[in-house]
Amino acid sequence: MNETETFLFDLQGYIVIPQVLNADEVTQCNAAIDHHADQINERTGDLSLSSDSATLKGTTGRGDLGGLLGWDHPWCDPFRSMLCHPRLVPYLHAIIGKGYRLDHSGGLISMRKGAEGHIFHGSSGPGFDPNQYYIWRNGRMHNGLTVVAWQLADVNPGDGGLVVIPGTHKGNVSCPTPIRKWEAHQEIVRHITCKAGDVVVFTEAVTHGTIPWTADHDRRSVLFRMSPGNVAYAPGYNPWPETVLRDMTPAQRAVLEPPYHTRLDRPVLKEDGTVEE
Ligand SMILES: O=C(O)CCC(=O)C(=O)O
Repeated sequence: MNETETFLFDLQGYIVIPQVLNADEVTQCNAAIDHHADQINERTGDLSLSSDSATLKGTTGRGDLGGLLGWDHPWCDPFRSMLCHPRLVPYLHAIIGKGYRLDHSGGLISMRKGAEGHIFHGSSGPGFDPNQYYIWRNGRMHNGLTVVAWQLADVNPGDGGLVVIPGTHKGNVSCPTPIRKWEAHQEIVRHITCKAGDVVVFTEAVTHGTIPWTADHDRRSVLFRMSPGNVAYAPGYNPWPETVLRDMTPAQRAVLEPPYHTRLDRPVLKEDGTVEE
């Protein structure tokens, strides 16, 4: 992570890393999702994410698909390799630290035309949240829960999808409800555009959410939420399903270690995505 990227993440709470996956790899991921498309759950009723916002509501719910890491081969393979991808590891070491671990099991967000948005959320201010935080100390950043979002479809201006309020990860005042509902001060909200194959990394501390999807093509974003090696937000590791652990490489398994101190013989990754000896 170079000086400019570090500056941008510190300032804005997110970074877009371009073209981590090539076109063939994106096709492979999309084929695996197509194969499991009948398992996508569209959120309706109590599972709706737009609250009572007039501007976030849609004509359909967001589609969620989990369990990607536990699929049969070859479908699970491209998603498993995202855990320790050599392009990503140096960023995750700089953002979270060595020994980063998978916190929530990976999942796809899928949105078809008309899908509702998600009320903005994040943990910045006024209290300290020991699971979701952004701290700069001793010359480097420290992040709690961090989202790694792999884009499998283009997101163009006006399409909708992920938005952030840059800088709020360092805010001291909680975000007022009309802003969280995207009903006021839309000018401070940034829509993240990107190409299929890009990866967006953002700290859960930054206020973020989703605006309704308006494009003809479906949105597809695969999210992995990572935490520092000593931190757990979610209890999914206790235990990970056997289907998830089965046949994992040592590097993939290292990212699925439970939370404990890195000093206690925790397997950690080298920058190239293999396990340090
Ligand atoms: O639409 C997005 O990418 C944001 C999703 C999100 O923040 C969430 O599911 O908690």
